[in-house]
Amino acid sequence: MNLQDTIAAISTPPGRGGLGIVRLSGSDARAIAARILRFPKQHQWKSWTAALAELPDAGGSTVDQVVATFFESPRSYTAEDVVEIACHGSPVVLRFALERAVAAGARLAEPGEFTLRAFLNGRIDLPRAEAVRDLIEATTLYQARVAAQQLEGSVSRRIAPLKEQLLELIALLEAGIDFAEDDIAVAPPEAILARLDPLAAGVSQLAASFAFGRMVHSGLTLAIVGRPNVGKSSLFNRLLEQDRAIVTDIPGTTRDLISETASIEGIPVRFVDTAGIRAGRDPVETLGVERSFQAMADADLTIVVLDRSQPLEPADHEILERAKRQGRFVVVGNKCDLPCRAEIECMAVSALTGEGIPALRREIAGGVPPEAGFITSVRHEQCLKESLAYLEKARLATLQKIPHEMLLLDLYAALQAIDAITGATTADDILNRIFATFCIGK
Ligand SMILES: Nc1nc2c(ncn2[C@@H]2O[C@H](COP(=O)(O)OP(=O)(O)O)[C@@H](O)[C@H]2O)c(=O)[nH]1
Ligand SMILES: [Mg+2]
Repeated sequence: MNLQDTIAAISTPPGRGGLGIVRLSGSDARAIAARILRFPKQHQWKSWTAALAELPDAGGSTVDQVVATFFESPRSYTAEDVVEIACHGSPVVLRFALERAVAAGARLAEPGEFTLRAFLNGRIDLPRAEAVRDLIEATTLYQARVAAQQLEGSVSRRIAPLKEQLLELIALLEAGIDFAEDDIAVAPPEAILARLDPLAAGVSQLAASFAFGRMVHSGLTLAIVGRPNVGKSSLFNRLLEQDRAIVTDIPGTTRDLISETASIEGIPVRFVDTAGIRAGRDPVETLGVERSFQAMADADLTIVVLDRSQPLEPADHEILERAKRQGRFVVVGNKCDLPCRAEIECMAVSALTGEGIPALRREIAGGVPPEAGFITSVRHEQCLKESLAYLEKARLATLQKIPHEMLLLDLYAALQAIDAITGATTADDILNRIFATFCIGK
């Protein structure tokens, strides 16, 4: 991929619409646009300004009237010269405009290349580049809001203080080694641990926040299970706010899996209603029950529905046991509009009246977001975990009084892992810090 090329792509989704945009980026963006467009009079490119133009074919007849907006480097998305040509949103016209741009010297952009260029040109760091992708892929407003915060640098801001602490520790140890003869005391193990432990705790906390962030990013699959007639389908309909599954007082009504996606507190949740779990009365019901077990095994979260208006049955306990073995689950006592006859700790709800449903929604959405913020990228989680592993190695090395040269290797590896999230540290960063904090002055 040659990054000197001027690239072109259709930046709007495929299909018809009011408008469609062809975007050009690179040093020739202006020249290429000038070659394929016809302006009413001699055109003066002015940054952040739109101009009306015609898009003619090779014979000179107009194919579309367009608006060309110019963004001069570095104040553009990619930090290069960018021209956005807003055409009418016909796939034929857009493809034609793109072909003309390529014939006039542009290269077709690779997927993500505009954002890649923004990153390589130093306009955004990696988490911001990733946030652009998340923002585009958001299916709920909450996801979009989280991505927008990351686009403003929320991940980088959270990582900065951790990196700062790590650099200080590295500087402390480096100074003890490099300037040993200048009477700079070698840091004792307690002093090292006093810095290392809070740092590791911070990295660990941020890595753990992915449990919540993963849900925000990818949503979750939720299986609703329980005995026949406890109200699974009623609850399913209530949570979806639509009459999707058939509800009757005949046990064994739902025989196959039914799934539907809805946003719960901004998190996309795929709900799966299942057949009531009991010994099947016929082959179809038996197959349905097998699918219920499968849905439970595949789900990120299981809602075990009990009928609170009746004493629990052995089957209820069996289902609870199974849920416990399989991961995150919530026990819901349905029919709380009726007198309670079940002795068990559970979230009381009524699918009939809607009582307790808001609390259940909050529970499904994983409660309140972690206060210190959260990460939503599995890549960031992996980098943080890797960094943490090295910090733990460094901790052991400190306890075993291993020479600081060795300890530093672990710390540098921990730093490298953190740096992989945002961008690289140079040796200068560390040197500057040593000299700034220790005032060697010799
Ligand atoms: N009183 C009361 N009845 C309910 C409630 N939820 C469901 N039901 C009734 O219980 C019966 C079985 O409901 P259904 O949703 O089909 O249960 P499923 O077999 O677990 O899917 C139906 O007659 C529902 O109207 C509730 O919260 N309160
Ligand atoms: Mg049902």
